[in-house]
Amino acid sequence: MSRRILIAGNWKMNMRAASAASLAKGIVDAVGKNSPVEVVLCPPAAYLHTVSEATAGTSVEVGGQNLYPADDGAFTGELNAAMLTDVGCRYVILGHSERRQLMGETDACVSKKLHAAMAGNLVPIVCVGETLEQREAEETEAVIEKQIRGSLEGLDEVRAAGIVIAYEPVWAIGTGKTASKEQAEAVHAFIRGLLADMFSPGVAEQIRIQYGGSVKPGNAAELLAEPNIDGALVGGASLKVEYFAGIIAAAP
Ligand code: G2H
Repeated sequence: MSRRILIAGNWKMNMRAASAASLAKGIVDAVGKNSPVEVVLCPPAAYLHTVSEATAGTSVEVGGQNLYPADDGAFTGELNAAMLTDVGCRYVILGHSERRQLMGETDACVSKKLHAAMAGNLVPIVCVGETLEQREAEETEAVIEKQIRGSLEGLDEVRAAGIVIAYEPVWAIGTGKTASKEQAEAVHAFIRGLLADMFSPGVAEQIRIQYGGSVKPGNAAELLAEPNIDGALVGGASLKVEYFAGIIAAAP
């Protein structure tokens, strides 16, 4: 089955209002109309409104970088799914390794967020990935399986078909080191097999699995040509129109 390539820009904690608007407009112009590639911009929460305005009426979509799994209430500093959709989001990144490492997010926590996202009509991009130590100890598959089973806990087959997984080896994030296409494809194929086991082969074929970790114009084409790599979650290279546009243009 053919899955539409999904290229998402994770701006992390970068930009200001003016630069966010200008970057979003530049990307809208670069993507144009009728793009075969789906493009999502995930700015900091402070600039979601700015980016939603800049992309309104275009094919470029907007996503949050996190959410809090509760309805409105006394949760100082947090945003819920309803607020993200209200400000124009269709996607939300969950369980990014920076949140797992810096904010102590666990698989159980990601699972709660996943259910809140789906109940709020957001498409979750669930991030998983092993550290360098885990890869060197040949624990990659065990780590990924634990993260995916834990993060998708309680998800039924119907909803599972609509999620996105991002495989982001921690050792490749912001380091300039990218997994080779063979390394990435091997893990993506493992993830698809795992999803087939957890849900069904048909559902596993529908789920898009992005690669993330120092994706740039120079390595995007070979990664995106792999059969189980359905897109990219891009950090550093999503902050410049020419780099991000180059990655989008590299999609097969
Ligand atoms: C991985 C990625 C975006 P970068 O964190 O999610 O960032 O492309 O800078 O490695």
